[in-house]
Amino acid sequence: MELLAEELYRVQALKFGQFTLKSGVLSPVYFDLRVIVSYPALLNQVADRLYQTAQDAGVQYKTVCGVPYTALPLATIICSSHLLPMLIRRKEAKDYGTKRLVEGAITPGETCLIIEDVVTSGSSVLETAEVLRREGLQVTDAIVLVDREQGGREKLAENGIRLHAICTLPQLMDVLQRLGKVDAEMVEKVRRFIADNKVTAPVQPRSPVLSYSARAALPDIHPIAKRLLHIMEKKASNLCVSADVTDSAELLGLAAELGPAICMLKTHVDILSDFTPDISSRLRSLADQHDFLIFEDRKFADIGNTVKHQYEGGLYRISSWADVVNVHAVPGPGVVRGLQEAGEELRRGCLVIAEMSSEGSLATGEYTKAAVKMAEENPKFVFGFISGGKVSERPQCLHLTPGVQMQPGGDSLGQQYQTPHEVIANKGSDIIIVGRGILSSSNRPEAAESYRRAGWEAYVARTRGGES
Ligand code: 5BU
Repeated sequence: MELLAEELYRVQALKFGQFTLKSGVLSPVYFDLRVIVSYPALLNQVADRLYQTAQDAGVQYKTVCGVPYTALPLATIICSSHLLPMLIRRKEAKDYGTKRLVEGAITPGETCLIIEDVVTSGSSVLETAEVLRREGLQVTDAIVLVDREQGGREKLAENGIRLHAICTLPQLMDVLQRLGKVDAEMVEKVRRFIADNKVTAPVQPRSPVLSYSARAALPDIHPIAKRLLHIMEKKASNLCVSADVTDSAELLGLAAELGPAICMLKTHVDILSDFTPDISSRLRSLADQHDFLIFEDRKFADIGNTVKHQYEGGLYRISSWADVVNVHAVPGPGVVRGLQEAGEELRRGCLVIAEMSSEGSLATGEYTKAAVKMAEENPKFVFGFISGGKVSERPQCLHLTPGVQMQPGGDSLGQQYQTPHEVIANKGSDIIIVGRGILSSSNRPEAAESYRRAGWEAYVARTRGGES
């Protein structure tokens, strides 16, 4: 520890004086770990200590990601020395450009360890963790060189991340005082600075976890959301089956067979090879009989005037039988307004696609934020999202997540799967949408029942605060 402290001091990775921090606060101490790339022996030593800290704490992980940029070379050395796969978080990627936000081979469900140089409030570790989590990775631990003890540990813990530090700022000060590098006055100054500058309030307070029935009773809840939440609670089901079949008899058979286990049936009516208007009215009767909603996954994406025609008219007359439809945000709010003109009086509801489950989706970052805004500004018709997890803190908004199977993974055409537990308990979504996970089973009712149970257990774990 002494050697490391002395070296950091010698290369001026840590300085004393008066420094204006990013926040505008004046600090008597300043870390600039970027310089250590010019001192390879020190760089190796820091990397080695970081790795050892993870080992000593018994942290389990499959991949490693350094918070850009200072921790990138440190993560590289750790991964190279111990033959661990690394991931790189791109900081500069255009949010909705074609560049990926994380480089490297991602296996959803795997745990990624975060490496950072200095933690103050914890926000930079959290930012990287959120990007990794959006990719389906688990983040449970972060290893840092210095914990400034200004509230970062607590903030990370609130977000399910344990912080392990090689040393804290007060420990570092003690060592430097013993070595005669700083005097007692400076040690006291730093101590006081830490005490006065704790980041106590979390930057984004988490909203309380409300039950489905408590949310159904909220003022301003959309009538469709209310009905759906009641059905979910009554049937103990947050399962939506994606009935991706091409034969109408099979579709109706599925609705009858799986109806009791589901809160919603999702259709792609335009893949049916033998659609007749009679099919939609029979589907409607089955939905009423078994108490589930029908969601036509039409993904409207044109100007308001056109989508209104597509919704009401054509061969399918979707608005006459589907309780719920969805829209892409790409045309702007007119797409919602067009559908609303036809759907509101029929008491229908709409979901905005904020994220997609497919690999390389462009619906990320700023696009997702704009989609959330579009939804929140149209609460009379829009009641929620298609997304990989919770994207809005409004408890009136429901989150529905496709790309769900019992095992994480994907298909050969870019679909990516997360588990029911990950989606509901960890990512805060409300409904799992499952297609082939159930359809390709030889016993569909049994498979549906196991997804219903997994989704519900994850919800119960979440409301009990059992995040993992
Ligand atoms: P799967 O068989 O569980 O992979 O089917 C998923 C269904 O959800 C399928 O009907 C897709 O069209 C739909 N889906 C999706 O997978 N991902 C998305 O982002 C959206 C819809 Br939006």
